[in-house]
Amino acid sequence: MRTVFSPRHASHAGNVELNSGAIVPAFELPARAEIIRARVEEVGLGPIQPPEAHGLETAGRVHAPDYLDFLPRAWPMWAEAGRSGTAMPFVWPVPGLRRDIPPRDIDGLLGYYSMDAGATFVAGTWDAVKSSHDTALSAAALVAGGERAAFALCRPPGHHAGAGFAGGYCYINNAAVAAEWLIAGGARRVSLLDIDYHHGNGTQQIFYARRDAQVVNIHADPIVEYPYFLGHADERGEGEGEGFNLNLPLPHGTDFAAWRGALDEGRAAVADYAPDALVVSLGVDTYRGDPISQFRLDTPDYPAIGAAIAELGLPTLFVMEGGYAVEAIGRNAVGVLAGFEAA
Ligand code: OKP
Ligand code: ZN
Repeated sequence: MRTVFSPRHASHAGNVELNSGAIVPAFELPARAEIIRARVEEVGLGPIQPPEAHGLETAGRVHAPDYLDFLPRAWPMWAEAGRSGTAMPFVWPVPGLRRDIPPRDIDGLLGYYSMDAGATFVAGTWDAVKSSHDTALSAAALVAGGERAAFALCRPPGHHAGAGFAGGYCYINNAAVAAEWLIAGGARRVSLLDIDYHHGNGTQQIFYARRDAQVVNIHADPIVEYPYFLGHADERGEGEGEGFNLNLPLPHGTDFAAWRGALDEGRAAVADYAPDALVVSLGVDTYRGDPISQFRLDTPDYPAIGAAIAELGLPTLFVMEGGYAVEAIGRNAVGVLAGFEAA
């Protein structure tokens, strides 16, 4: 399987985040992508190639145009206000406050276009976000061109980013843009299977009223876990999209036997839907050693996940999402891909 990777991810670096009441170095850091890239080479998964530049037209069909316009302007506005360090919001337009008059000030705009304080900006953030978007589309093109599978080694991740907001380390929803591009290119139906530990709230929102994209999420129950406000089992889609969203929330402490049961349920739903292509949001923060997560999967489980996904027999695009146990992220993420290849 080919890997698409851009060294430009590394310009998104040095960010801090709020964690349990303290400002700490962001868990989502450049070494994550570098270690995965090194592991792809080490196991000989296949060639690694840089992305081609893509315009933002497809992104503009899954995100609001004003939101996409804001992303490259966030850091320049922050710097223009005389700030340095990490740009992050501190106020949000929750229900009861007004969204109809967008603020003109950077602090207001950061909140207006965010779900949390976790999608922060430094000088190189936009370039990395754009390279991550290009990576997803370039890998999607490999699958559309007839490859059995491709790996988009995206960083930053995307699945928390909604139509009009960033959050949870995510800015452009890479998996959603790739799925939209596959549909525009002739796929009648695309399934998105999100196996990151956290619910992919952005992906769910983007496709919630559509029947040409099925969204299946296996994740920690939002009653006890981030993102808290979406991802419950009763969310099944709306309008013509009703029945095409499936959430499989699992409790803290879930081990591979139980997780694997949810995967089998998700795979059955995908098989029933009979898509032309599959986009996997690949997070490995389900790992027992993950510093911000509470599932108990272990390194040998990841190839089994890849093999199970391969059994669907679909053209498959893997899009990298989360995973914060940096020393294990290469073995775990590439384990899924090698397991897929071996099946
Ligand atoms: C992104 B992806 C730690 C609190 C949790 C948000 C987690 C975002 C995960 N400071 N912060 O789904 O892996
Ligand atoms: Zn996650």
